[in-house]
Amino acid sequence: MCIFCKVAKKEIPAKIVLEDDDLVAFHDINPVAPIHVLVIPKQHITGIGDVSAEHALVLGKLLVAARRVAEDAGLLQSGFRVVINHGQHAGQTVHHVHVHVLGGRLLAWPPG
Ligand code: D5M
Repeated sequence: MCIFCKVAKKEIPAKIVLEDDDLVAFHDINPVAPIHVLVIPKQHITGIGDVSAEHALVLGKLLVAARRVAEDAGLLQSGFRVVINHGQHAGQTVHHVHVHVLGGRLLAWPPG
């Protein structure tokens, strides 16, 4: 089973910060910013390049949850970034769609 499906099913530990029927948010195991949280759907979706209209509701919920994570982390005023990597050139390593919520420092643009 995919590693994020295991996180969603609590089969492997994660530092969960938010959860509802559709999604889980938890701290990234390899943070690249002071705040680095991943928001995933409980439903297995391989990547943002694999979605269609039927996924619109859950994808919207992921973004609303990302905003909530940022608010709870105190990032609304200072700012934060949400990132979804897809495929090799974006550096996607886990093939279960996930929204990175990054903040707590000045984030460079464009990304490397
Ligand atoms: O990002 C995948 C991210 O997932 C990467 O930042 C590490 C993180 N990761 C991998 N396994 C775990 C577990 N078990 N807990 C928490 N975080 C994890 P990508 O966009 O695919 O490059």
